[in-house]
Amino acid sequence: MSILYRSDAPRAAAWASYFAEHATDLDFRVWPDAGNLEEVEYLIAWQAPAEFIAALPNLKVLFSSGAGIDHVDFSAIPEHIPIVRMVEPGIIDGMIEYVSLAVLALHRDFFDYVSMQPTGTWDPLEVPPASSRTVGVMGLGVLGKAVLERLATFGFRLRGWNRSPRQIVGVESFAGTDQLQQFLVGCDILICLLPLTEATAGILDRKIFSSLPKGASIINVARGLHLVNEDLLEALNSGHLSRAILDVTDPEPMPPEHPFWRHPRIFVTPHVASMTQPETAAPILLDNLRRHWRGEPLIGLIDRSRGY
Ligand code: OXD
Repeated sequence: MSILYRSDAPRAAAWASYFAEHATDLDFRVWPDAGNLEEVEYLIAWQAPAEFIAALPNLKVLFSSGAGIDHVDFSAIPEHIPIVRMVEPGIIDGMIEYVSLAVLALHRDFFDYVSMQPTGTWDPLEVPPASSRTVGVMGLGVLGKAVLERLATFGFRLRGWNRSPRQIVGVESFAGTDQLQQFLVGCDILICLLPLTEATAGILDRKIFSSLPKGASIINVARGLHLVNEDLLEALNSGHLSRAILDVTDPEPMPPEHPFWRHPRIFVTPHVASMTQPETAAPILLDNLRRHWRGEPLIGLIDRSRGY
């Protein structure tokens, strides 16, 4: 049985060594050393271009090496091939770290102190309790839920919004377009963790921003295409929004002349909020392979009709 890894090259060795140790019956190949492509039954990949998929006539499952799946053109993958996204503890922990850091940096005014330092300004700002701030998460999937559960430990008031209703203990939940407005009006810090679909592209726009309370901040850790760039600039420049922390942008990478780089109220990181960790992802993938062999449901299986 052959599995081909065609993703992040620097981490290929860690994947290969896990499989060499724990699945000796499996022929684990690393691109470009792929051997006879007709023998490949499983593919771990980030990009899956149509012409490459067409060269794998015996492919049984496509495993995305990342959590998102919006980069995969479903129409290029034959219907009988399940597409599985990566749901693994390393990605979840990375997202929890990044979002906690971003929320706390906003809550504790770190960016104000960063801007005071060059002028040697000593200006202590008020320190409000976490319980006086409401943090809202759009997208209550595995990542959204994990982030909210960790934020709860700091004492923030929490809200969540999702396409379909989801209940999380300690979180005031809202669902669907009907309740979006109601959700937004209470969010001091808004976090986007939505999947990117036709319905969610451009969702972070001026309508959403104007529904947030004055002085609110946003954190986008989902996809750059969720955000309407000009609307963010307008909302920040008018003083309605206070700050934006963006780990994802459109385009990526951002060219040096992009206005976000120099905006005093935007903080950008280069799509690093969380990454698949081979040490934790490989066991999950192997478990999924075994599920497939036994005919059991796969964890992280994509619903093509929903788009995630
Ligand atoms: C992912 C990502 O989807 O890195 O895994 O954005």
